[in-house]
Amino acid sequence: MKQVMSKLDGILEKATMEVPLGREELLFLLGLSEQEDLIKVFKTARFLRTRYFKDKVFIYGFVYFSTYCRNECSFCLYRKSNLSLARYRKTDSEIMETAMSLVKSGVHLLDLTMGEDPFYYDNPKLGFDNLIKIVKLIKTRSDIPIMISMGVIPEDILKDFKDAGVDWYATYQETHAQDLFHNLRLGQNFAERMERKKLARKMGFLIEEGLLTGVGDTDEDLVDSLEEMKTLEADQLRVMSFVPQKNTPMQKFPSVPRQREMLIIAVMRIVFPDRLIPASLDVDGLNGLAERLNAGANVVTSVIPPQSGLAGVSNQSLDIKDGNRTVSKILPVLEQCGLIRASREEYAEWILHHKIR
Ligand code: SAM
Ligand code: MD0
Ligand code: SF4
Repeated sequence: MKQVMSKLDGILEKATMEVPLGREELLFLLGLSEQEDLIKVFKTARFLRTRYFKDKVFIYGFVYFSTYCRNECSFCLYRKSNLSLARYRKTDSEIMETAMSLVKSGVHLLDLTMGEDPFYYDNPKLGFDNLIKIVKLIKTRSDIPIMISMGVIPEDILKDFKDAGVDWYATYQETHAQDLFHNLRLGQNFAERMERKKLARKMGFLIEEGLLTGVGDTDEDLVDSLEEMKTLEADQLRVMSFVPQKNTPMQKFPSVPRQREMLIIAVMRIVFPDRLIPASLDVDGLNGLAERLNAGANVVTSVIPPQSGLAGVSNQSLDIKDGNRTVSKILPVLEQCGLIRASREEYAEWILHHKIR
């Protein structure tokens, strides 16, 4: 006798056929908590990932070259008024050395990241000059794709980075609920941050948008964010769990189970089956990698060379010095998950295909 299909199975069947899901269906997925239901959602997410990416995974190197920042984000260790922290600003040659060692280790992309460091931002035309030179130098020494995550960069500087050969612009909104945004990114301009991403896309950058979860975000907020990400046509989408930071306003903020991040990764994959979705080593280190890949992620981010003296963002030191955030430690985890590292050519092809739009 034919069994009546459960609501979940019906939604997942639609997802498999890539019929767009409605708001109510997305809320239903985000509301799931039973283990057997989650397993089904993750399975669908992996099925869709395989359709577009086979078993291939991309790996990104992370170069957090300055931890100075003029901003006061309530969730971030590196907020300006946190004086309990020893900061660094790496020299040009230190940045080059780290960048080239990451290239050698086999990553597919370099993510050049900093706080909104006043050294650069106070006089942008002069300040950013050396970073633009560094980008050009990296590009002459290798053909590695480059992402910049340096905050809300002035428009003319963004154009200079584009001309220097930068491929990706990443700036995470964290949430698209404006009230929550203003509680997280204190004193910052919601619209300006969104508009700069849209402008970057028009300039020909690939765009990464990102969410923080466990910061008071509701399921409704998340569905709104998925819609915004669709409008933005972001090429890469991420979610990271909030990690409480000592000496910051959100130090004691009540924590949310990690399962929520995994479910959001899977729902992102269902809504955007052909996009890049990171599994960040920055949240739970190497131990948290397999569960993120099994939820449907297809990029491993935040690879950091052990000897570089560089930090992570959500976890300043986790897994860095012991060499756990390296390509050679990631490869066996990929294998356990039935995945393999893509070739450099495969990543270049993906980029090329998505830049022509
Ligand atoms: N300063 C630039 C900016 O904020 O756009 C570039 C750095 S950006 C890559 C830092 C990102 O790390 C934030 O957008 C946020 O998503 C994430 N992050 C920062 N602190 C975090 C924390 N405590 N827990 C989890 N994620 C965090
Ligand atoms: C990461 N720690 O990939 C990095 C960072 C910035 N574009 C990325 C949050 O997890
Ligand atoms: Fe600065 Fe970025 Fe941290 Fe905000 S998230 S305080 S902008 S480094």
